[in-house]
Amino acid sequence: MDRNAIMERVRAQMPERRWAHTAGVMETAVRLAERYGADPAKAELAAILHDVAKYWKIEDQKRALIESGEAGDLLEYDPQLWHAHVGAHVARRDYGIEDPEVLDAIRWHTSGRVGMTLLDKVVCLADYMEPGRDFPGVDRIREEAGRSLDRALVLGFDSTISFLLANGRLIYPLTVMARNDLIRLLD
Ligand code: DGI
Ligand code: FE
Ligand code: FE
Ligand code: FE
Repeated sequence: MDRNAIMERVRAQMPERRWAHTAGVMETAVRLAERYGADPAKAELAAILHDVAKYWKIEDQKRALIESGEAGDLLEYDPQLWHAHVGAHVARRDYGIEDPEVLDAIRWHTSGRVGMTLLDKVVCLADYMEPGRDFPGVDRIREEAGRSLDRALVLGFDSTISFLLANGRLIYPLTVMARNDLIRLLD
């Protein structure tokens, strides 16, 4: 399937506003890839597919997550986390994406992970700061993104963790570990 066919099929799976978000992530991911030396084509492909499963029914996401054999401890945490893993599974199964770097960038775009690759970071940060995003602190993340990929991503995870804390929600431990891992990389 070529790039345009993938885009059309992904677009058909989501409301128009989520497609606008996806287009914003594509553009931002390409720009960050160019700035930080990741592969722009891989960044764009991961961006196109990153939220492909976001609007699936939760039961369908759960089934696909179990089918993938990689559910791990995710089923014990917020179902909002699931679409990333389901997206990687679907990208391979239904879109024929085989590149493990692209699949990993999709898989880890929400939670983050310890030892994030450059491509993981680019896609995850693009998801936080694409032009359509508007949450407290997003402008600081955009500013920092021009200087340090790692620092900008720490600010992103901090905003998610703060939001979860303020709302009394569960925090997926891997997000905290991803954030700590990035802090250790800062000079
Ligand atoms: O899919 P998007 O809306 O573009 O963004 P995303 O994939 O980063 O999803 C983030 C959502 O997941 C956000 O609403 C917060 C929720 N969430 C729930 N628990 C956690 C979590 N996100 C992270 N990173 N860690 C959690 O523990
Ligand atoms: Fe997402
Ligand atoms: Fe995110
Ligand atoms: Fe997204």
